[in-house]
Amino acid sequence: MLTIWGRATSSNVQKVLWTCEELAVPFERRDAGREFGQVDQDWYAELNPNRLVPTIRDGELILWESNTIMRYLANRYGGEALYPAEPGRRALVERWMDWQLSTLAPAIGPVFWALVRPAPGGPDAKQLRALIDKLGQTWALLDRHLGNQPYVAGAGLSLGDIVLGNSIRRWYAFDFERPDLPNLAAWHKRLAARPGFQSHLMGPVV
Ligand SMILES: N[C@@H](CCC(=O)N[C@@H](CS)C(=O)NCC(=O)O)C(=O)O
Repeated sequence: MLTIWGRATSSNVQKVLWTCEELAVPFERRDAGREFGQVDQDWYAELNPNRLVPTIRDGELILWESNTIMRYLANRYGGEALYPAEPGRRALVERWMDWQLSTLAPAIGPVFWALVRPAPGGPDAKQLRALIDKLGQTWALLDRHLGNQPYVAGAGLSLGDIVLGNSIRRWYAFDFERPDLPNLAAWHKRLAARPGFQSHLMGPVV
């Protein structure tokens, strides 16, 4: 049985849980991180020296880094549709996985922290608006891309969509004015219709 350590509210854990659901891979999830602790224990650092979640164990294999875990699961458990073997089609999926890490995460992170876990001396209203506008411009790039196809890498759901699921859910859950991005909104509805999105991404944004 696949074991996943990580609290269900973590965006990076949610990517892995939704991937398991799409692949119909059974798993046992154990709470870890933030209020659940564990990550500060020596046994956890042996598994994941970053002391972050998620971490998985599958047989002898211990793995951390959520996007790497997703690729491993798709490779291991028949995820050809989510992660094609053909190099060109695979690259079109991986491009959005890298975009999520390199471009979207730095844009949505400061907005999330300011709204959900505000620190003393955090951004004022004007600075927050500027961060939201920058995030909107980042989403606008994807909105244009989605004008030609229903999912980020073509006609079907892929790992490229799953990595973005938590961020798009948060974008529409936050209470602020958003630019009108119709392709993005339609894509969000398509993702939100998946049982794996509903089971793992719809909890409280904390
Ligand atoms: N690059 C790592 C980042 C992992 C990460 O930052 N996880 C956060 C949760 S989203 C974490 O462990 N935070 C500390 C905690 O929950 O205790 C990955 O994608 O797995």
